[in-house]
Amino acid sequence: MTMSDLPGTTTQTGTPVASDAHSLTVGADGPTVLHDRYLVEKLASFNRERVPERNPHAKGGGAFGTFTVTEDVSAYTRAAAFQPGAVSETLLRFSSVAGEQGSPDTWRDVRGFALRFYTTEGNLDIVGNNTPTFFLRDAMKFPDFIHSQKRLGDSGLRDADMQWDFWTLSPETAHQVTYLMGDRGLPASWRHMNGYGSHTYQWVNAEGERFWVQYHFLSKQGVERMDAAEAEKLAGSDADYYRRDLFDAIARGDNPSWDVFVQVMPYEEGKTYRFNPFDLTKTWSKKDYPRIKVGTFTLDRNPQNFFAEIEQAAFSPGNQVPGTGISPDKMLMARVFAYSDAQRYRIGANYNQLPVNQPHAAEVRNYMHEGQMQYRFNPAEHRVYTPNSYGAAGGPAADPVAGVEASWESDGELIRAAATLRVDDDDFGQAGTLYRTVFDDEQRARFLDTLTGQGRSITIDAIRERFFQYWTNVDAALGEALRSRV
Ligand code: HDE
Repeated sequence: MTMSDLPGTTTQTGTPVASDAHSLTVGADGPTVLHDRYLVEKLASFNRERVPERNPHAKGGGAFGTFTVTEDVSAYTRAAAFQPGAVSETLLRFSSVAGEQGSPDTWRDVRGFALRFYTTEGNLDIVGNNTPTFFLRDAMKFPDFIHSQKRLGDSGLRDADMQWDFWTLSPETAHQVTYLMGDRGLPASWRHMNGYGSHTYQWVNAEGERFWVQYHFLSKQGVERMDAAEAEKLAGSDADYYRRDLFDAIARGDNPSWDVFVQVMPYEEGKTYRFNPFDLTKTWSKKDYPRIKVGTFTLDRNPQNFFAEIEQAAFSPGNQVPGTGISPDKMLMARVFAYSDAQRYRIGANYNQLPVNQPHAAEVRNYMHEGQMQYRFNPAEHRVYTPNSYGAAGGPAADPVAGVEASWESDGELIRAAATLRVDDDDFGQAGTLYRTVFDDEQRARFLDTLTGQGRSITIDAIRERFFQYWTNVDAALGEALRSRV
């Protein structure tokens, strides 16, 4: 094929261009002229290629797929996407939390697991992690927590003293830090890890009965870890190891899939359960609320364009559908504000009009309009206001039945305080259970090695002493072993 057989290059407005190699100059050796529109356009476009990266969860990758409901959970939810046999397109973005966009995939970290169902009733986003809990239970501490995991103000360096200063002064972090320092902190690949909604959400059935639910996405590839030495080598030799693994697997047709389960708690039991079911640092015992299978999703389509489809994907826990909703989890309620706020900043006011963020199986009908780079617009006959006296031609009307939201009762004075403790609530109990009964001997041994390394990286005695106390609170023998080894 010769150059002349290729389609012609154009400017951003479709005009054929003469060269992608030579600026327009006076004679071959003279000055470049300012009116070289294509040169200016190309350089200006280059300067504007970056949008602010996610803070946190900057580094990641993702793919599209399909979710199929294989069981009948209609007793618990009326959501169309969870009815028997329902099929929805999905998007799943994996990520690490603390590292910036260029950071190595295989640094020890929690992994993001942001799952979107493009349902017939609008987009449903369950934006979770590969852990069933989180470090905090009140959003007010989130910016400080992320700051402590990133970089010092003066040197711009990451710092173990800073990380452990925050963690040991925030005992509610113990359960999640136990997950982080265990095998889940280094998955073999994104395909070999589970995902969790982490928060308690709400389901509402066709009769209006409400249930609290926890989402579990269990890898059908199994859950496998990566050895710390291997992770360290890959951090140097292939910073994009996880992203490459996912892309190559789907490219060769080795499509990863996850089974979807929910734990279901009847609404009234939420008031008396032995743990606060709205405390994100806690799990619900699977003995108390066994996992109920819903269906399976498979990722089978790589993005065509990473920036357009993955970098600009805008998930939000606020994206719920009729029959699902959020719960009075202080972290979850704050996320409903924070995600769209972050996306308006990162991408722009009309970020939901981008193809990857538009619902694929539901119509968008409302009176919101204009703003930067508006792309979609209403039919000409629609009014720009409601109420209006033009009936269907004038535009849509809200529907109290279709648009119902999840709800719960609440009353009391406005107050800033920790949540009321339930009978089994404390900061270290579930972390100790995880360490003693869920970890096996090998996992405990690796966990002790990892924590020993962490302890040795702390340079301030007072913080190291709190480190020993923190782990002694999780398990006395563990604390003792750490004190002697470090
Ligand atoms: Fe996030 N989080 N988060 N987070 N988070 C973001 O969204 C935030 C939290 C999680 O692949 C941001 O567009 C606040 C818990 C994932 O696009 C931001 C709080 C959990 C992703 C944000 C939390 C998560 C994000 C960064 C405390 C697990 C990547 C820019 C209330 C249950 C999603 C953006 C993707 C991304 C805010 C806590 C998981 C800034 C304020 C808890 C997987 O909006």
